[in-house]
Amino acid sequence: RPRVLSGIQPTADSFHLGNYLGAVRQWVALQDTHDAFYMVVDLHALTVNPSAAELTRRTRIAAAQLFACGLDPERSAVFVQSHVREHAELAWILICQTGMGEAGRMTQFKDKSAKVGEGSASVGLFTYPILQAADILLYQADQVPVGADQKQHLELSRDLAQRFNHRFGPTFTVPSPYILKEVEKITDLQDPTAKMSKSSSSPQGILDVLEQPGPLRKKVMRAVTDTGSEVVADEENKPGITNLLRIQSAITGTPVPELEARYAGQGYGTFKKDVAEVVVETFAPIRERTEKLLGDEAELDRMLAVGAAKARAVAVETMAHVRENIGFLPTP
Ligand code: AQP
Repeated sequence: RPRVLSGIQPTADSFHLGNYLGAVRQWVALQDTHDAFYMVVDLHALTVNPSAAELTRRTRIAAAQLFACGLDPERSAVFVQSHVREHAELAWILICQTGMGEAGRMTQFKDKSAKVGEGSASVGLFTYPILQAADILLYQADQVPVGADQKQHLELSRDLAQRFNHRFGPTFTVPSPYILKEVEKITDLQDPTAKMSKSSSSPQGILDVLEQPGPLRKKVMRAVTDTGSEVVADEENKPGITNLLRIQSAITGTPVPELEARYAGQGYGTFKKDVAEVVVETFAPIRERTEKLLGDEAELDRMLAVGAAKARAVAVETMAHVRENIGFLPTP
């Protein structure tokens, strides 16, 4: 079976609708057909400088949400990145294979460092995509299910795999992105041309998976739309309505043209109400299961230990090849 791998950062107290539709929902679907590895990338989260308590809390919440969304510890390896030491080791080796110019072209670094002032951004933020390449190559992943914002990083992972294989002999599988066009970029409800994002969306622009029905409904009803009244998809002139149509279509499985026909002549109010309801109905059981899992830390940690053991077995094997191929002496 082809292997998939992906990760999510514990950088907030909840995932948002973009994370869910763009990534996690695919992860759940792929575990039936693929050999699946999914992780909470706490090493990556260090780039935003969390306090120790914050990181611990958010890592547990993220893990609980993954299980609550439907990942099954039997069918997938669900684990925490820092439990597998090989990620940091391979990252260093790949950092030494990456050009400064090449790393400097990453647009996510440019955007994020511009926000804090270039001199203040950490070196970790700069090398972030190389750690991500290590995450992927360590597991010999064939496919990486992500949102559109990760396309460029995936390209770097492919380049690094090919470069390493060329210099040191066949070592890594060259991964391909797995991106579903319809949900590759869920946008901010208040700024429907920008992606919904943990770090840059305003609270009104983001729908959190663990949020209560009341605020979720309010936010959808207040989502920015245009002055017209027709519910039709039109990226250019109606980005807000287009985003809401995509959300409803993705959740319900109803094609967009069918939704357009259903709401013809009804105005935005009825449509938004329905979108709010499907979001609330999707999130409520996930929230309840997450809360339950968080109430039993010992069980949650046990589930993560099962995942870490599966992940470690693969990571250790890949690293043995890497160490040998690159010319390190055998470990005494
Ligand atoms: N708006 C989105 N639409 C579709 N997919 C999205 N993803 C994120 N935002 C959207 C996908 O979610 C996965 C996990 O993301 P991450 O934890 O690595 O976070 P991120 O890309 O850093 O997500 P955020 O919320 O936007 O955080 P910030 O603001 O810190 O960048 C990834 O597969 C991502 O593509």
